Amino acid sequence: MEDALIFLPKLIFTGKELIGENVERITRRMGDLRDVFEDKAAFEVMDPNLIAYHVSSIFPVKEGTPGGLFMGITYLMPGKVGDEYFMTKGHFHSNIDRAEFYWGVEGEGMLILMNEARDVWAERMYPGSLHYIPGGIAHRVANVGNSILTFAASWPSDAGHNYGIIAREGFARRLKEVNGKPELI
Ligand code: S6P
Ligand code: ZN
Repeated sequence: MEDALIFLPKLIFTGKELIGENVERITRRMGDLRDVFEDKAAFEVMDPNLIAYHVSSIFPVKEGTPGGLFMGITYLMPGKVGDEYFMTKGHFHSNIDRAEFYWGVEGEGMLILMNEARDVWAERMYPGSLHYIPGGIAHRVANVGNSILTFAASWPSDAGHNYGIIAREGFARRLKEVNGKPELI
């Protein structure tokens, strides 16, 4: 009888990887990040097929459903375009008041945050760092190390993604390497 009540988990989180039937994986290549980096000359000589990041996500409910949660893991490659570190596109949530958790899994990164008044600040990411991103705050991550930066995220299923504002206007500051160290400029 007990067998009918006790099940194996449908998903495994190994600490670094999500494993399960419904894990959806997307890949972003340099060619998908055309508007992201400042140094266009450096960008143009890079291979547009070069992988910048993968995201593995689970969507237990339909996107837009109120009350559910999603989870994803991002694997961001090391590298720079000119003196700017490889980074994610970055977004506000479409339902702008929706929050999100990020946490560092491996590698060295910087979580870059911007409010609607366009004030920008950043938090260091490293294995075990935990970041609460309140609603109304745009977020993007840069890899400031020499190895893959892996971080996990969990966000509400009705958050949605607004990439448009960032694609058009960017963040008000850029994270660049200055004298070997990351600086918000
Ligand atoms: C989703 C969450 C992450 C990002 C991922 C890639 O709300 O913030 O899973 O989607 O890190 O970043 P971006 O900005 O390209 O979606
Ligand atoms: Zn988000």
